[in-house]
Amino acid sequence: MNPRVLSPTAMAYPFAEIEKKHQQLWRDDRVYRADDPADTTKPGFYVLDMFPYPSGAGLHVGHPEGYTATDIVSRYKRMKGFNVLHPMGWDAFGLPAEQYAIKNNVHPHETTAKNVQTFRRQIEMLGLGYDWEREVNTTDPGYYRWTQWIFLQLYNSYFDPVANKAMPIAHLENELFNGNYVVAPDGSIAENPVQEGMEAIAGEAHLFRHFEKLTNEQRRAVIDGQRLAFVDDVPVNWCPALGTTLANEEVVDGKSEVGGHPVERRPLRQWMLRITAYADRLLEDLDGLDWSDSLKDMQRNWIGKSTGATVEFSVDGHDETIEVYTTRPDTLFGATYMVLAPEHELVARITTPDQKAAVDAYVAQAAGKSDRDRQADAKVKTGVFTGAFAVNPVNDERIPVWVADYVLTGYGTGAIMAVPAHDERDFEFATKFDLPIVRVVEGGGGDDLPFTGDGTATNSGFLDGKPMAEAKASMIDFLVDRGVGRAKTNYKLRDWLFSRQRYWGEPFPILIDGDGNHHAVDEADLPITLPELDDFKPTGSPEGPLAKATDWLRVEKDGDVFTRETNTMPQWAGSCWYYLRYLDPQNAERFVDPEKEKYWMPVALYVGGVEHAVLHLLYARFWHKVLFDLGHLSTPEPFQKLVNQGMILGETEYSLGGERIEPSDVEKRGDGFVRKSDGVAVEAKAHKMSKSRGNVINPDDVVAEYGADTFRLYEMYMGPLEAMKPWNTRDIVGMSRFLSKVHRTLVDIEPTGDALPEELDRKLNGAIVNVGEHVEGLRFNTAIAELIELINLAAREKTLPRPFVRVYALLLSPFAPHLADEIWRETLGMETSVVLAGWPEADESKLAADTVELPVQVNGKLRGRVTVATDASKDDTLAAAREAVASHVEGKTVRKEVVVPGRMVNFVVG
Ligand code: ANZ
Repeated sequence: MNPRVLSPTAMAYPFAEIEKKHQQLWRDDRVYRADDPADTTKPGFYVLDMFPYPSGAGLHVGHPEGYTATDIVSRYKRMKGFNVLHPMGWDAFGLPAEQYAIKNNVHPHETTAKNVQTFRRQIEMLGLGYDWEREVNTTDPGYYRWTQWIFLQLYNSYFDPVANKAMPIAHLENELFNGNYVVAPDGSIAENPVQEGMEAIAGEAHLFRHFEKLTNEQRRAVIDGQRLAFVDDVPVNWCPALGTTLANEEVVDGKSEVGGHPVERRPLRQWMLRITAYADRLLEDLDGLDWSDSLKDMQRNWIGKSTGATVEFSVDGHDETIEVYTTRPDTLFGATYMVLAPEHELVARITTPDQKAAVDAYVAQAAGKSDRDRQADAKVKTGVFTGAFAVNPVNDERIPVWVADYVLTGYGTGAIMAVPAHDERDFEFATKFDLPIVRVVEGGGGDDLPFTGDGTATNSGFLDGKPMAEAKASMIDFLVDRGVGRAKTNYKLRDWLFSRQRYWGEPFPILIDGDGNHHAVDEADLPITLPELDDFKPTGSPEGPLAKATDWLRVEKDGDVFTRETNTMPQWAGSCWYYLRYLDPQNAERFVDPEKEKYWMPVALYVGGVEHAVLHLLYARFWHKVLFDLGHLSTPEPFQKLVNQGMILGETEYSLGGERIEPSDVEKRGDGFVRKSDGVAVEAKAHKMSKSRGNVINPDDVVAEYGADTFRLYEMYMGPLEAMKPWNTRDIVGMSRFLSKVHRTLVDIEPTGDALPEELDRKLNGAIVNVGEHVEGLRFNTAIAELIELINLAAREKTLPRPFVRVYALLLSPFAPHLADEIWRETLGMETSVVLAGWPEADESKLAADTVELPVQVNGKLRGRVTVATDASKDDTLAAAREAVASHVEGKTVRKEVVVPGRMVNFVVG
């Protein structure tokens, strides 16, 4: 029976049965296994998804968007002859599982295992071709053993300022002992200035200290202070209710993002990772990456490199100086007041008695705000005068010193010279508090202030008339001459606060002795497993819940007693290197075998949400560079090409005067929408999917109703991968119809013969080329459009020859793998899955036939014929047509040119 004789409105094809069958066959035949490099001669191609946090809610429709995209690329590349690696795993440490554990007294192991099961079931249900033999879970001791090992690499190395890379800490000790390096006045290390070629700073040599002259304790402090993983007292966001510190990103409006509890600033002993040492390399290496400009810019802004100067202002009547950092030293003559951050150490010392009460009160209230809130609140400027005055070093003018929270303590020096004429923030502040505003840069063609653009110095003594760049340089020379300033590069990037006071994270492989000194755990003793606890609640003190595991805590070694570090690592730790573990997930000797790493890396395509543009992607790049520097990896960057999928919004909602209107009562008119009944314009808006809005789409429901292939195609057909787009149930129906048509046309039929009708043959060969190119360019929607067009053409034929059925199944297989395999095995009788087949070759000679002959009319009369490419532009078609009828238009004015693509050309002449 040929089902194509059935009515075109026949029910959807039996997708549930088909999908289940092929998923089982794929599992049985392990078709998605990537070969280890030793077992293949094929080139490797590594396609990676940002692995999910397995939440209790299961997959949302945003997950399959990225996963389907990488799945299509993986399938296509495999067909093109690559050994493709497409793995999946679980980023399973983190706060939600811990909070759930506290509330319901269920061990996070259990919730995590359950959630992983749900995620995995859903992912398999979608027919996503992952190599599950490489599944990783960041909470497995066999995995986090290596996270701890990498931490030890960081702990046991430092950033060498001369080599510009991480090196073993033992090397530093050597260099210090033999006097090549000395300890600089600020505690950093430097080349010995009295060595050859460094006369310039040799005058300051007495400030540098020689290592061998230090006590053991001082030496330890110097060394520990240079490690890439080090301990520091830092002001952190402390959340008493959660009993933990939070990253800035986890604090919203002074409250914890999870739970909405108040957060306060307080100094705590914390593990830090020295990512700032890599700021320049993290910046420079962006250039060679195939990432979008907007993503690169987000990283650049986060690193926030700026060049300027530090300037010292003396405080009138005190021995103190205020050092500021400015990007505009050329505006120094316009500095009319100064501002200290509320936390600045000079505040207490220079505030006058009559201002003390006001300043103290201000400082106290500022302590309750996070940096982020301060920036957000900065619109309304607040501040208090300290009563003190500073002296501007260029003109000896006394200028008032204020305290204000728009100056942040962690940036620059935590103090600024304010130039209200040329800085927005200073301008607002000066206007509000009636402080003088002096213009010192001309330009912009008007008197409007603040003027923040490039211009020429004025009112600025020796700088007058100089353009900005020159004025900056002259001012820096002047400051250096007087010994009151120097050129300075600044970064917004901060060292990475790496400890959390939580249970559900990786324990640190660190022991602390009776004197409070740290010792790395022996590699052979890894992993340090999380102790079992019955009570996961934070202790409310900085020790964190692990302090309750008293047996675990105490370690005796060679007669000495140590305590374990009770902090745990932040959730970002496991995701910093998971892409490496996939390459060699069972290796018990190393985190990854070097041969495997060399073969697979770097990742050829990485797809994930833009919410990871800075943190995850910077942290992972940082770890990667450290491991590269230490000789453990072969590439300086992990992710060569990276694409952010756009967010999928809820279904468009319509409203009129605040009232919701049913989509069925609305129609499109022009660019907008109107109510059908009366044509009144209605507002259309798509919102983020959220439980509270009730617009969340569950992939399980969609797959149950339409099948996984339809779901996959629909998500890819919604629009460009990177675009934000609303869900639209009507369009799913369209996709479902398309696949039903494919099923009707190509399954349960007898292919006949080998010869294809000419047009279909041409289209088919064109599609081989186009679909391939579209997949390479990640234009999945256009590729699908091509497949739809092709099946529409084919459905018109009474019978279809085998080559067509074969090629169509191959082209369809990256997108709708179940249905493609059904055609492959059932219609074509193939023994092995279409997954393992090769991409078809286009017949070049048939492609060349992609031209069309058009009649050319002049004033409605046929005057000639012309042959052009079917995709010829209008201009090309007209040029060719004009030539074909040259004798009829010569000497006449062409009043109108009409091109009906693929049909005819007409010239109206007079
Ligand atoms: C004087 C000046 C004049 C400035 C002018 C700007 C324009 P970026 O580019 O982001 O590095 N600043 C310095 N430290 C600060 C802090 N801790 N909190 C808030 N603002 C701070 O910004 C550097 C500029 O931001 C510096 O240059 C300083 O203001 C301000 F026409 O100094 B400027």
